[in-house]
Amino acid sequence: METIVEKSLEDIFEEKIASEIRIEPKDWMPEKYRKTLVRQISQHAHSEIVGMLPEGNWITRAPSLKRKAILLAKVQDEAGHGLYLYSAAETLGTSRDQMFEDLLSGKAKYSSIFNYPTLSWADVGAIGWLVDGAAIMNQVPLCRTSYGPYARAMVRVCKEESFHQRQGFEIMMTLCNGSEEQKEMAQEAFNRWWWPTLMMFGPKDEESPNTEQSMRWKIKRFTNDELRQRFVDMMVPQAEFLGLTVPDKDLKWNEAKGGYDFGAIDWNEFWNVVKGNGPCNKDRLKARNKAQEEGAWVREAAMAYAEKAATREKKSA
Ligand code: BYC
Repeated sequence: METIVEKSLEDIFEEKIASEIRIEPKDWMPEKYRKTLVRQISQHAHSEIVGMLPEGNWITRAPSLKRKAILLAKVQDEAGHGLYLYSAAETLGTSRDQMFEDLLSGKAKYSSIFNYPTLSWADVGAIGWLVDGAAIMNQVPLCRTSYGPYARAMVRVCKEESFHQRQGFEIMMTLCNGSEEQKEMAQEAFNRWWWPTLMMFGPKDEESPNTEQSMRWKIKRFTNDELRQRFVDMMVPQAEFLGLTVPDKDLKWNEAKGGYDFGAIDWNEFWNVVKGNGPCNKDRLKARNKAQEEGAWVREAAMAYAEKAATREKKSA
């Protein structure tokens, strides 16, 4: 006699994950899966929005009209990335207002990297080359993340990030082929951004509480350390091409592993920045809160217009 085995919602979910079928907003999902996605996607969105600040700092001082136009477009792209990501997080049942409130109150995290200052024009090159480079390394695998709306948002984000990285590399190349002072400026920026960029990938695997479960659910496709290693292996030849010295005396090619060994990361610095005590954490939150206050009239006007348009539509129907 044939027995019909009822599949639980959890079984269906697990089967989809195992067979690489995307989870969509209306599908059943474990509460913890939903929660970790909201956490990761909203933090990612906040990083894009706060990430506009360090580079935005140089828009008025870009060295030429062409550089200004390119930087302006890049910073606008970051705003767009934030918006796609907030939309993706909203499909999980969290409101944008709530996510924004959490950012503005300092409750939500955003990437540690954006709490460092941009002191020279070379920092704009270093951010594009290194920070966007790290973002691509981390985000290309997210195009295959198990949650549909996040994966689809990442496809477009990655296309734009690749362009951003090329523009950063091109700034660095121009400086490195320029005067002695320009080359020094590029090296100095590289020295300051290298280690914080390695920290972007998150704590080492044995100290990362979320990695194991996120890998099982295929939210993350690689661990923090795997991505960090790939990044170092990709960047060292690029630095050599530019004629820059990686600021790490322990950096050494390891033939057996087919990758570079590199020096110890200062995890105290990382956690200090994550906890809100980095060089610019307070300034970043202040700037976001100021923008929120100063934009209140725009939001009110947009809402009033939308309500009026809806009433007009109702009347004419
Ligand atoms: N900064 O268990 P873990 C961009 C937190 S935007 C601050 O490994 P997970 C760009 C982590 O959230 C760059 N916090 O966590 C924009 C967790 O705390 P909670 C952002 C960090 O989620 C504009 C705790 O530490 N990219 O590229 O498995 C211009 C333990 O960590 C950081 C993304 O957000 C950090 N660096 O892995 C240019 C990509 N690292 O949440 C460029 C998507 C860790 O438990 N996100 N923490 O309180 C991810 O891939 C993952 O969330 C992470 C962390 C790899 C970042």
